[in-house]
Amino acid sequence: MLCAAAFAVCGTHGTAVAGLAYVVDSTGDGDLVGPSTICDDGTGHCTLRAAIEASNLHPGTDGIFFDISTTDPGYSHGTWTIINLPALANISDSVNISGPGADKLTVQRSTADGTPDFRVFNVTTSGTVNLSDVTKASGTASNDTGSGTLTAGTAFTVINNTSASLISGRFSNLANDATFISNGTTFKAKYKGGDGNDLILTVQ
Ligand SMILES: [Ca+2]
Repeated sequence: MLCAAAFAVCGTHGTAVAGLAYVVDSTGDGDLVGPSTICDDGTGHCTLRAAIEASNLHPGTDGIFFDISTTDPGYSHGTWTIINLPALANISDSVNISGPGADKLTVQRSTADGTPDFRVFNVTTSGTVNLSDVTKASGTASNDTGSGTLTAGTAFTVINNTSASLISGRFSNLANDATFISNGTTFKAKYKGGDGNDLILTVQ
């Protein structure tokens, strides 16, 4: 199945450069098989693992999106769950990962006995990584020795608000400028981040 399509993103000089859009259509956990321009785990499906590997290999900012059937075995009661074992590849190139909604997609480290500690997403690129509308769960970083940790100032877009107005309301446990610790990293929330009206979490 062809799962990559060209789309345009603006480069630093305002010129359009070609990025690829990888569409995850499976909650499976298989690796990329074949070229980076086609997300395929060897079964004709595109997994998140394969999409990240393809995005890493394909130079420049790409997009990862989700269109998974409700007949997928990882779908239950309105939510898709992607379970990773071992860790996903480090995110080593700029990418925008856009989920269907934090209440609709969970990406989690396996909770099976004997699963080693690892983060759900580990960012190693110095470029920009946007992660939105995805819940990540069960990640652990007790094996962290300092390498591969998130760099202070790295910003994650939680809500990319495309309307002209500000986000109305606040998460009850996440006030503006509130900080919290996840996987050993401190994040600060801003509801006026991004282009002025996005919910952004910035590594402190
Ligand atoms: Ca890329």
